[in-house]
Amino acid sequence: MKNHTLTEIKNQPASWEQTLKIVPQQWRDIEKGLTLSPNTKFIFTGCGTSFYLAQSAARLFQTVTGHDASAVPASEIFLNDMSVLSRVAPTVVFAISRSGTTSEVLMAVDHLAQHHRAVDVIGVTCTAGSTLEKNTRHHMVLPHAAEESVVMTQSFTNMLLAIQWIGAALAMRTDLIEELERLPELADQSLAGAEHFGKTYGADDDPSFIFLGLGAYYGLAAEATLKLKEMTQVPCEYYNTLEFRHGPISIVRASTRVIILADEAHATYTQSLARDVRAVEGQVVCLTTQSNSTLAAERGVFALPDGLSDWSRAVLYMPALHFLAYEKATQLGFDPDAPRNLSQVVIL
Ligand code: F1P
Repeated sequence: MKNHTLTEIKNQPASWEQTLKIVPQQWRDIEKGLTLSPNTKFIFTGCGTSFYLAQSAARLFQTVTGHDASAVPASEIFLNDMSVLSRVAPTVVFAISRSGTTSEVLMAVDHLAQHHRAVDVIGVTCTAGSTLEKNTRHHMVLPHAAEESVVMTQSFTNMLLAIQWIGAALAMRTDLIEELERLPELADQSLAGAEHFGKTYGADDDPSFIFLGLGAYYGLAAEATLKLKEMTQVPCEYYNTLEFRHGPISIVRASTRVIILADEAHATYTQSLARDVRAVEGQVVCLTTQSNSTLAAERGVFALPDGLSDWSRAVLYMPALHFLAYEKATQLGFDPDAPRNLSQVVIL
């Protein structure tokens, strides 16, 4: 086994540091070519992991900048453009793709160039010289976050971090930029704990997993599910945390492990949901901060470092969830580097 996946999971602190070094200059160059107004709308798009990234990015971006932001799968841009694009607001589309060669992303970019010329498109990719880079006037390229693996781990967190940095810069939130700059060190310090989390919760026989998250963490929960599915084929699903009671809770059994990506702001809601899941015999694991007093006393808590806002902490949830998928795959005898039925890029 070459173990590219494990290497890339562990490379996140170092690669985040690199991203934070190169993004400011790249953004300054891009920004010069854009005419932004208070009513500019931002659309984030991609496929698979890059779509889930788009979902988190849109929520984080709107929260910090106040600009309308939404996320759509790349195919929707050329299949259903009139239900996706605004008729009135000037629009910027972030087209996200690790490879920069996924067909739907390139087709979306072409469609915008041909039919919606006023829309500015910014390509976000980890592959220098890719078609996405060539076909977009503006692009953000993070080659140090490229991967040998099929499954995306560090590319997800690095591209999300880059977009967060842009949001914070646009909003002139130096406090948040300072928080983002602390992430590499905090991730480094918590990496061993994240690996231990993966070993603990990925190494037993639970047949099914559910991931829950609110707001921007919903996209992270989706991505955690995709990682587990790609690497292990284990049954797993994701929901908005408070939506879970509205039907999905029916499938909870003693063997169901419900992993909640818990923020600090809504801890009481999370706690009450956790108790309801336990009341129907489900196992609950919360990922939250050490000082989250409402949840810290609960059973099954994985403590993330303190001292960051919920907004800035987002990518810090991911290494533990990457390790979980990796450990589960190893336990089941799968090669995490070679997921079933998948290749790095989908070409239509
Ligand atoms: C997107 C993607 C991956 C997925 C699979 C196929 O790739 O859907 O998320 O794991 O390998 O491609 P990209 O457009 O970000 O390169």
